[in-house]
Amino acid sequence: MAVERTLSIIKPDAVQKNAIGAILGRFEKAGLRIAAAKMLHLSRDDAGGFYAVHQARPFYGELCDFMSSGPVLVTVLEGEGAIAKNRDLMGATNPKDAAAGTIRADFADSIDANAVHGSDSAETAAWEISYFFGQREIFAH
Ligand code: IDP
Repeated sequence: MAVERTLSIIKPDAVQKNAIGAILGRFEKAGLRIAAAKMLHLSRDDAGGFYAVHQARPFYGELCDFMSSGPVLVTVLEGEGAIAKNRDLMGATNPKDAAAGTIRADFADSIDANAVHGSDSAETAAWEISYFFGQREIFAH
């Protein structure tokens, strides 16, 4: 399997719960490496630009409010099959549907405050990584 990079965000609810270390530990235990990391408090415009693909969805406004409600930890995860592996670790979007042992089952409260974001394809990953990081901020292992 090819080595990939994917963008992960530990969302404001999980940062508030003091769960950054626990979540990063899950990535590392699963064989993913943290190739880049920064803590940010997104502006509403930052959040809106990042989620522009969801602009027409009814939850877009709430999503932008939530993502700019407190600090987040943005990381680039690197490893074999990193995009799908991260999605598996995250679990379903709605924590009620998330499999036991996934990050969302263990840390998320609701479909909007759902602990983590992860890129869903190679194209999305490339765009999302470039939204937050320059090449000199990402460290290959
Ligand atoms: P994903 O984060 O599992 O990839 P997406 O469908 O890409 O899910 O949605 C992006 C984010 O928008 C979700 O993580 C969640 O925070 C929020 N979201 C999605 N659907 C709903 C909804 O029906 N109500 C409120 N928020 C939603």
